[in-house]
Amino acid sequence: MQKLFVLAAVVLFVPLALGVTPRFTGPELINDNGTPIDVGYYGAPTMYDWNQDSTKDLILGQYDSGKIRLYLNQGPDTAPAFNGYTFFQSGGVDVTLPYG
Ligand SMILES: [Ca+2]
Repeated sequence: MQKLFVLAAVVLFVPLALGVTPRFTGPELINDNGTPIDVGYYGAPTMYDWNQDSTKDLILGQYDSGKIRLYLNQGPDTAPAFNGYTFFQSGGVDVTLPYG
């Protein structure tokens, strides 16, 4: 917690001390083929190059079912583009983690 406070103080006050006004933008939704991705409550996203093609893919846990979605990135890392997802599977069965 103390480290987080120090980091926040540095991020906020160093630019002010240098005469730079920090600018923040609002959150951005990540789209899947033009539609915002929605997994309900407590989505757990991470980016990882799953298929080893040198672009980071979106791996997204979803609270409601405990399943894990894989969105393969079809764009560059600077402008990721997704077109559908598959669920992680093992032995032909969707992997399900404890949830709830
Ligand atoms: Ca990839």
